[in-house]
Amino acid sequence: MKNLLSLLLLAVPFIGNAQELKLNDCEYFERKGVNVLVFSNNFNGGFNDEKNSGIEIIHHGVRTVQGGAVRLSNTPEQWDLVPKTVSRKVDREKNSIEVSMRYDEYDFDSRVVVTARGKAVEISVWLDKPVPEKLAGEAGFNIEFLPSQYWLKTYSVDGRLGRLPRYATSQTVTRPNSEKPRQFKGFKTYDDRGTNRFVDPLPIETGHQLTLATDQPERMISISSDSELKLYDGRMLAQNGWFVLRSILPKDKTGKVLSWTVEPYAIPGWIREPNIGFSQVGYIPDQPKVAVIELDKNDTPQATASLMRIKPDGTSEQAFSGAINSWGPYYKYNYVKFDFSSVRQPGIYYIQYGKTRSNDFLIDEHVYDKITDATTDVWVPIHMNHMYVNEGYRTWHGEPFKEGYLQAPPSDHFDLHSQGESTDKYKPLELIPGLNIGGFFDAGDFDIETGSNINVVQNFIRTWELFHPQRDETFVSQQQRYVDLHRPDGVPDILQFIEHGILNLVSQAEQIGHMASTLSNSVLDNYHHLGDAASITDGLHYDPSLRPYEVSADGKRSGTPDDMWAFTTRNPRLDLQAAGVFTSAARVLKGYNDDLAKRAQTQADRLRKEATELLAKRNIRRNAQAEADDAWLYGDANMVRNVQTALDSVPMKDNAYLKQIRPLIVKFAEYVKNFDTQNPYGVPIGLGNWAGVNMVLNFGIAVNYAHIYFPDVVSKDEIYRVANWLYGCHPYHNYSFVAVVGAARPKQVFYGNNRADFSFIPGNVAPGLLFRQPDHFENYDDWPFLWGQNEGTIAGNTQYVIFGSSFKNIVTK
Ligand SMILES: [Ca+2]
Ligand SMILES: [Ca+2]
Ligand SMILES: [Ca+2]
Repeated sequence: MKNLLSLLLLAVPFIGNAQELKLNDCEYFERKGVNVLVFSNNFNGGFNDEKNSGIEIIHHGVRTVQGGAVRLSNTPEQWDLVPKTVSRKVDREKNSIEVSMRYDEYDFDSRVVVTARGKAVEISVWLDKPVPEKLAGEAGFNIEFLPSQYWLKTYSVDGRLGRLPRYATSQTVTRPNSEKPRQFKGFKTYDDRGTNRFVDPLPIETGHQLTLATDQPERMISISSDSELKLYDGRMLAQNGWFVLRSILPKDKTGKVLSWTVEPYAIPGWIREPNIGFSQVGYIPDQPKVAVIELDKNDTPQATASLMRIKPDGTSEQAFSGAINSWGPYYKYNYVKFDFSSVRQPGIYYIQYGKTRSNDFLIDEHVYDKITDATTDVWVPIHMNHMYVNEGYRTWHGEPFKEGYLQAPPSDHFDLHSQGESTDKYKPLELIPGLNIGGFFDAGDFDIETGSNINVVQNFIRTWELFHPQRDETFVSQQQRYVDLHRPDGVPDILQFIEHGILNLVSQAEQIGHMASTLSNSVLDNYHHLGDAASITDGLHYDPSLRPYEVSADGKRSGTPDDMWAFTTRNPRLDLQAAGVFTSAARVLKGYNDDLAKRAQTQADRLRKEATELLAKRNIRRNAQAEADDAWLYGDANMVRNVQTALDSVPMKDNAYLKQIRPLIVKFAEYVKNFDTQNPYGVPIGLGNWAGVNMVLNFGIAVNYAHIYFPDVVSKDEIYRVANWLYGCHPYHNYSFVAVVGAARPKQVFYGNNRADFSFIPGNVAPGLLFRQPDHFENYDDWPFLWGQNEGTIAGNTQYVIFGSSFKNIVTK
């Protein structure tokens, strides 16, 4: 292998020793093309291993390595234990970072020290006390490689050659459950089918010197150690697993127990290709058109860029040439802008910036006409729960959860759910009748989050009352429990979506007496389900008198505890929210489904009364309704929410009210403009572990509404900010975050329930750019499994429907 490596090194220009890894001001190791981060991002307690933490490597702009830490299994899954970071020390003199980590569950402490050594880093593990008996032979140092960047690449281990597989097909063994390190809160990610054994992958290769991607300089990386290195395929256990390299920590040893030398190859003089951000859906002729170009900090900006027009014969001509204006640095990159607003002639165009050419896009009056169609016609109906959903020749899913929902016993559950001490009306594990109707899957998972479902119905009601979209492309039969896409049935789809949401919410109120917090999976081993939702549970009532996997003689009950649970701890604020949506739904459904409208109104009145009393009893003087009414009086911090609340009331109020809220809208207009100085893209950008699309959409909806009611205060030009961001004008890449109709280049993978197929559900909206500390924005388009950047939620996607509907309404005026 050494020969191969040196051949490659000789084949490219040699730059000299100046390019050594150095600790930079952001506290990570850096050289051109290589960033080595050491616990800039810690493991998360709420979801455990999110594949975003520990030692990470950003290799020629792509974060291809993460998870570097002491771990307790060969290929850790999301719900396996993660170490807590106890301390992190940066030593500039020694050019090193030391992290102390701890597993409380095993009273196990370790330290990892990463030291720059020329172009490589040394990673060493130190122990003050030996590995605990229980973990001897299980605890090891692991590091993980992004499959989509390493599959089909060659590797070499001690001179033996191979190629990493596109699909997981290595080998496994089974071991007794008693040998499995504890998982999240004692739950199990796997269904062992009564064998009492868990699956453990075997290594693909073992050795002392490994080089990955010998055939691709951007990805090539070498690791050597005196300890045995084992290479695993984490996808053997879980589709979201990564390639794992690990060394087992030795037994009975203390001090420096392990050392690896890791050298990511860097292309000499590498400079990242400019990322030309623009709207992949295109532009209407009279809107502002400004591309934001993201540049490597070592790149020299061009003086000008061109807008090229494709002629009918396929050749192109320059339509416009204009100056490049500097915006300046924002986190790790530098930003410039190219304004081609003066080009109004409809046509097919591309941007030429230096040697970088964008893909083609349209300037045309009609580019935005269909931006919500995929979301309303495809994404939303596919997420209708308790229905069979068909599309042409394809079944998206059968009817899920036919056996209904059991009362959750008191529990501290996964997915942030819990059930309090008491269970009110039903005994733990008693069947609550009537809940398996209506409602929408939460997101990439299949639970009904009551709060989100309330938002969904609210979003649809707002869209309906303001714009009355008559679009009918979906057949919905509650009687047949059947949905057929692209089959009109004479009823506007939005009304049917409102009805479907209310059916579940009203049933909760009727059956339980108040709202459940969520209807969700009882066992972790079916929570991560990927496939037909109808097969998450067996459709048979759980009967604990039967053995697991046993079915009763009448075929109606089984001993498999897979039935879903209703988490019912009463939350009067949620009840008040539900009461609000029931009142609006009663108004909308009247004349379409009078019976449901009446049921909704009955529950609204009861819940409002009871919840208000409960809140008063709990000494909370202000109820949520009062809070909402005067929320806009508060300061700047809740600006967007306050503006939206004020604007939502406009249809019910008079001119005096418009006058009253005008100063708020004037302040809001300044607030909107101020984003131009905060970042190059002019929208709020989130830095949390769920990227910021919901915040961006809220901002966009508020801007749209403000323009609709106060066009002289918030001008039409402002409404394009969020559209630009969503459709491609953002950091990292320039793909549309929305799998939308009209986009030339939408994202190709999303974290939908078909993510194992590296696919998407049309109309989905990705959370967008995930911020990784200290300075990296990311949105993978070849790896769907990080929900913080690629999942779409039912609340977020219906928010997008309002955004898109109000946006189209303004544009087409
Ligand atoms: Ca969920
Ligand atoms: Ca319909
Ligand atoms: Ca069942």
